[in-house]
Amino acid sequence: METSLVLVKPDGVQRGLVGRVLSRFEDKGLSIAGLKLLVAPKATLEKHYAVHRERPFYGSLLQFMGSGPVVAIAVRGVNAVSVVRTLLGPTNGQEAPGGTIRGDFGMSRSFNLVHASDSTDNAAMELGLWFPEGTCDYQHDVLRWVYDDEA
Ligand code: 3AN
Repeated sequence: METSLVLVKPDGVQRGLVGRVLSRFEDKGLSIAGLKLLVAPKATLEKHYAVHRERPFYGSLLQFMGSGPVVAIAVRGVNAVSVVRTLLGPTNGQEAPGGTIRGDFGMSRSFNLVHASDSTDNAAMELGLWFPEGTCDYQHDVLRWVYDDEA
């Protein structure tokens, strides 16, 4: 099992897409292991996007991400990091294929509705940042109908 950190960005919250984004993960057979709505502190965003510090869009990215509430979601499942990235689609909504979250709901590269961890190492770092209290471990009974014995 892996756990990925997903953010519904301020554009996704304002556009009323939180429920539909959550449904994509639940419909797939992934488990929600953490969920909260918050206006992200600047320090959290600086740590979260440290890898983009030198990029020209860094300032506007931080400004946008702090401009309203985001929803942080811990999403758990077998190979969850890559499965969740596939569900999101490529960065730019204009290029993202139909059937993906960005492809179905977005037309922008910067207002691209959702973030998801891109590696298990980054997932661990991001989960520590957004869920310092830890995520929720529970028996998700439906999983025996989601995975066969081979996973
Ligand atoms: P992804 O979220 O698809 O992994 P990254 O990690 O390359 O994309 O970029 C992080 C975020 O920075 C993106 N989700 C997007 O909001 C923003 N971003 C990426 N590239 C650009 C760009 N060229 N101009 C403006 N914003 C960008």
